[in-house]
Amino acid sequence: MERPSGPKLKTKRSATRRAAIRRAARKGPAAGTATKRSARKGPAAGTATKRSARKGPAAATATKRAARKGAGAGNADASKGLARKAAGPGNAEAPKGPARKGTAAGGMTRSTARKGVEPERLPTQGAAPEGTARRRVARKGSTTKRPATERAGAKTLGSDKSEAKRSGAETLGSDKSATKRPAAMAKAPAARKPASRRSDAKMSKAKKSGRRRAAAPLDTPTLLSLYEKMVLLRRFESAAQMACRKGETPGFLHLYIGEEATAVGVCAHLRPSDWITSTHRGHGHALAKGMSPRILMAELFGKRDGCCGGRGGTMHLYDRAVGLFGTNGIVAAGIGHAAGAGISARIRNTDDIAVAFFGDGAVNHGGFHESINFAAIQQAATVFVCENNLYATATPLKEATLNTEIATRAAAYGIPGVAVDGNDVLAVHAAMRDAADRARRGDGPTLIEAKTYRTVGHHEGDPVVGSYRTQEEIDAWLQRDPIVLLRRRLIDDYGIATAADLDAIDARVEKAVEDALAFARQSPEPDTATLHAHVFAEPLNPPAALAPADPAAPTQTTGWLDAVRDGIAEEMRRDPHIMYFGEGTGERGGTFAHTKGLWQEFGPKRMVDTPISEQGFTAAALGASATGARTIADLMFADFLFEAAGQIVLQASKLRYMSNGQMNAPVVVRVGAGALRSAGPHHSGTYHPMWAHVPGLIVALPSTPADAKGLMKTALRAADPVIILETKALFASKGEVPEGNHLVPFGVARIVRSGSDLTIATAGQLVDRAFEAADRLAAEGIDCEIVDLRTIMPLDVDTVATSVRKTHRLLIVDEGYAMCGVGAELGQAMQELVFDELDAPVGRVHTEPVIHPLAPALERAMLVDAEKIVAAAKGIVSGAVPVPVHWRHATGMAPALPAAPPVARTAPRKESPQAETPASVNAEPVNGEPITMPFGDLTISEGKIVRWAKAVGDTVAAGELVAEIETDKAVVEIEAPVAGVIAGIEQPVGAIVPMGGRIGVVRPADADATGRSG
Ligand SMILES: Cc1ncc(C[n+]2csc(CCOP(=O)(O)OP(=O)(O)O)c2C)c(N)n1
Ligand SMILES: [Mg+2]
Repeated sequence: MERPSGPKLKTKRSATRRAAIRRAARKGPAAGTATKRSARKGPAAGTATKRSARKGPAAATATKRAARKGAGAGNADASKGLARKAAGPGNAEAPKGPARKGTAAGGMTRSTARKGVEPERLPTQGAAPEGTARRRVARKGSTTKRPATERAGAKTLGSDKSEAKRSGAETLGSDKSATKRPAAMAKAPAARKPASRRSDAKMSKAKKSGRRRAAAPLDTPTLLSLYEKMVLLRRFESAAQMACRKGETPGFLHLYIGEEATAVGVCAHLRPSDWITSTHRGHGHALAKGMSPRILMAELFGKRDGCCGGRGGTMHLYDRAVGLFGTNGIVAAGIGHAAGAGISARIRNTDDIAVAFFGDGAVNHGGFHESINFAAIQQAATVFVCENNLYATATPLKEATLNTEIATRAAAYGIPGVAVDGNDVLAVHAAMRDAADRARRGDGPTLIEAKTYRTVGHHEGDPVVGSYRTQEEIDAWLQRDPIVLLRRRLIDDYGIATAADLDAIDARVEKAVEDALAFARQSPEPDTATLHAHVFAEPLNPPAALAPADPAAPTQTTGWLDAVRDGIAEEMRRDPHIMYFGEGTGERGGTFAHTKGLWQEFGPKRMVDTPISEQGFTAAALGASATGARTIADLMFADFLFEAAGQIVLQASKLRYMSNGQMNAPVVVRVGAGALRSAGPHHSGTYHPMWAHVPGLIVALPSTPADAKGLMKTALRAADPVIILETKALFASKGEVPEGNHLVPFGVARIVRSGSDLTIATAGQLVDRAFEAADRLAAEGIDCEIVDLRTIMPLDVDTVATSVRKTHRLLIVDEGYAMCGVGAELGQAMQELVFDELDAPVGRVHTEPVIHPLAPALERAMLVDAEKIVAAAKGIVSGAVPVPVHWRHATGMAPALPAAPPVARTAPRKESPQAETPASVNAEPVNGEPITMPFGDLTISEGKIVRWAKAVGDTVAAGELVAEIETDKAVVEIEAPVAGVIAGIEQPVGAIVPMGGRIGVVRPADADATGRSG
């Protein structure tokens, strides 16, 4: 998923610049760095029988029957295998060269930036360089570029107070200039004014002198708690980062270092019953919302005691107990879930709210637009928090949009937009207070843009500087580290704590993080016996659907649409938390008149007319359904499901599993499906095999009004996402529908016609065609049994197998395409279950593999009809099994070529090692701390040592550069794991080192005789 990038630090392209930076930062010569020298780098017995079966139809039957008589039972058990003023000094331009000088003086190295700067090691404002102001003036003078929004012809909403007011966009924070920087978005905020620059020591002097202090905006416990939370986020992630480099955390790791103030400021206003949705960079959100560091760390380690039992990991964290709906591996995907959770709060009559965290990268994604628009129009109790850290992976915001003032986009949706200094926890806190109050009052959503910065690479293993930003920019932002800013305020500005007080908090947090690490390390691996748990609810069917139907129940002749509508109405009366989202399904009663009367009975809050935003309202339906309000998402045509495919396949279907069973998405997706009188290429598909392919989705394809109603009612009580494909061609059909509480279970096929010569397994509108064919075949002496599958997932292979045991022949008739379709799946299932019962190969008839054409003659030729079924059935019985047109049979696709000669197999490619010690390196215990090639980028497995910066006997500081390793993607800087003396260099320049491999040893400064540090 991620951008392919180097394991860490620097790209090859920026070698010269890197060298210069290093020279400046380290005040030493840059040694000859990277020139590119890429270091790139069964049952055999059945076979004979089947072979004879293939030879000829008649022979096949005879052979198979003989085989059945003989070995028979062999496969019997096979089936079991189953903007008030933007914060701070924040956003004006950054100091350049001098800032770095100051940085160096303050002891920062690039590795500090990489690890996330620890508060006490950060340069103080006092260390800010002379000349910062001069630089700023010079820059200001030279900034003649007009803001992007102006260039675009739009109002620069955030940069003009009055304009901002008109538009509803405001800026919040302590520095009015903070958001006036469209042309300088990639620049860090300037350092604070010299007057307030003081070290902790200087401040305590000021304290003694009795200088007047600023009034604290919040009470002391709140301020200290904000500080403690931010330190927790920082320390936790620094520990996770080290664990990742050692190979202890499998998978990717995106760190939030530098952005802590946003999560902490926002979550301070939330209670456990409020929900948040998060991103790939979500550890901070999880901790700020209250997740225990222990279960979070264990999850990052992929362990059993993790919050998701090791099923989710860093980008898929869930904790229902604290209201963490989930971090998310898909950009923008969680925004709609929070919209839905906010709508759900309303329908459940609570004043709970939901918050969506997302990055600047999400704001150009349809999910952002669709979800915020829908939430706004629904007055959802949701707050949208954009963490604008200026980059989406390596893409600067200013290259992704002409309007880089994200808060101003709120105006497009008619909601308030607030820009705030995301590194100033108090500014974030203030902005969120208003937004949360507004949402709780029922006044609808707010968009908060928190301007912030990550001081680490995009993911662990990614260069901190990279090819897209400068060390200077990073250093400037480091000077506005959110923890340092708050620390200084608490001590100096408000005088509510001493450095010692805060150090004590730091120490307490450190202990908690160490405890979390120990907990994660000792937690066992997940039990592989649980692999299949949590795909679906167990049992999959709601109890009411499994109650035996009363065969004597009176029935009523009812049309399809009325039957389903009645079922929905019955369930909505039963459960006041059921909502219905759809385009035109409100007062107007739906495109097919299929929701007629529901709006009138249940009102607009439950029968929600949506904008044309399939992705947005499906995401919201999921979010609402996962938080206590079950929702039907009506997408009108099956073809339109693809507009919401990400939400269905990547979110709804996976939610239960990723969350280890904590969460579920019982959303019902309803569509009209299938071909009907030249509806054409975009309105005729069923696509059911695609959805059935996805673990976690239930797919229903009913064939009668009774089943359509019964399956809908079951779906509205089930615990998993259900797609109900209602065949449009059947909308006008009528049938007997049982009165009373009629539910149809999932995964239970029904034999709808009894016969002895051939089983026809089918579903949806083709059940009727199969009946037609069976009548004709009966006239020719072929007695067909018809199985109506009813649901495609679960697929009731047992009922089909039972029928095949009786008829010994099977024809599968399906409206989907043959390729990877129902025929292939069911045919293979029969081979697994009843191979010895088959007297002929399984046949299949499918819709021809072309796009639904308009012309009736072409459409007729494409679709399955009774005639095609009859021909196929006769073929099976006579031994000429039908073979569907399939692209493998197509002619004219490519010129006939001579068979290609076999290709010599190259050596298998090496997989990136997991955390085991690579076989090729020294695994002997060492007298000291090993220097290793860090784990990180998942696509890299090894690198070549291009430089040793230290020699045996040299003294090193912790985190100091000791060597450089060049991989396929970047030059990786290897750091000293501890302070001490280089005790050994085990791999020379030129050696190829696998990830995790040991290349040398540091004897720690505080080592005992064994070389281990105390
Ligand atoms: C839909 C989607 N497209 C692309 C990606 C790959 N990807 C992962 S993170 C990321 C950048 C996101 O940037 P932003 O939203 O600004 O968040 P940040 O990483 O800056 O916190 C990208 C492109 C993805 N995960 N999902
Ligand atoms: Mg970003």
